[in-house]
Amino acid sequence: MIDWSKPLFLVIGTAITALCATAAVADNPIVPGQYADPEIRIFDHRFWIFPTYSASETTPDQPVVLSEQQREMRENPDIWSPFLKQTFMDAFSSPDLVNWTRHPRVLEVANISWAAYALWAPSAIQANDRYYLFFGANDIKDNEQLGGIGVAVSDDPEGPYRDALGKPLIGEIHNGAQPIDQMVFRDDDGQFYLYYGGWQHSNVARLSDDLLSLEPFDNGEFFKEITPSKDYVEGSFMVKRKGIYYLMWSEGEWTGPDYSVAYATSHSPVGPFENKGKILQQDNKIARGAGHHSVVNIPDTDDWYIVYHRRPLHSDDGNHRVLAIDRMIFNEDGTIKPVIMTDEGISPVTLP
Ligand code: FUB
Repeated sequence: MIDWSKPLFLVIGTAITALCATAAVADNPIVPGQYADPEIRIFDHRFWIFPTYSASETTPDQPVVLSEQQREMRENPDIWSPFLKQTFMDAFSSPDLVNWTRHPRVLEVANISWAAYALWAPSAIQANDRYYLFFGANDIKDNEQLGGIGVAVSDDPEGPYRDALGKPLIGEIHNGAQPIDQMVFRDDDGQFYLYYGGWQHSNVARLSDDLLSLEPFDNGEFFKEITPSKDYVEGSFMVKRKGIYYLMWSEGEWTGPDYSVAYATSHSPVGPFENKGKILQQDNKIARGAGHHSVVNIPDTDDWYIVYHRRPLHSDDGNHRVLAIDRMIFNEDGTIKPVIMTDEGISPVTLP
């Protein structure tokens, strides 16, 4: 509040200080527009967020070039119309977690012959001198339908990413898990894993060194179910801290208010995992439907940030999801404190 009883130079000084303080935080939501399922990474001393484009019924149609096969795939009356608009992905990059630049259409169905809609939940990684973007497409409901989890590659983090296989990497339902919500994780020994799964089942698979195929586990199987809780729904995310593997996921219905995030821990990347409970959920003063998150650790520190989507209080449109970032803090015993959602966001972070 400005105190006009003070001398003018003091009033102006106070106003400038307040303005600077406002500009120096992330300000949730961190970017304009409807986006969901954000995955945050650090590439070449810059933060990157890869989200789903969360079009809703009222979003104008975007120009999209489709093949005849893709048009046929869209001719199913059961497809929820917003999903037909989710045909591309934007990315965002930042030097400090506060100032974000949009990189439009890093991946589009025009570059994926077998994908036609519901392009969801990207997961990116830098390896083998290039960038890989894992994505879900077509929201498949059975093994007859074409779609599932694919992988695209690019020489640059901002794309353009092009389908690497010409077909899904995982195109069927295994252990009851819908092939969506993939997350690629590199362990300290260099082994890549893919965590994924909707419909209340979570699987882990081993990836080959070129990240373009799956390798069997020692027992010969390609998919290991690791569902950590009866409340698991989707959105698996893996992070390792001090030798402990933290499997995180979303619970609740993503179109509703009680979407949330929980986690479990293990000494192995493939479990078994001990459920530790929820860390992020709706706050009636800030936002509802908070979930499908990712986390980032600032190198050489124990500072952690959680990036997630949430629904503004005034909206009950399932696809009205916006991106937010807040602190994620570990207790001394390695458990995670409940995340406090804010409107203010965080202060800028300098990367080493
Ligand atoms: O954004 C589409 C779907 O909504 C994701 O796959 C789920 O995790 C949920 O966030």
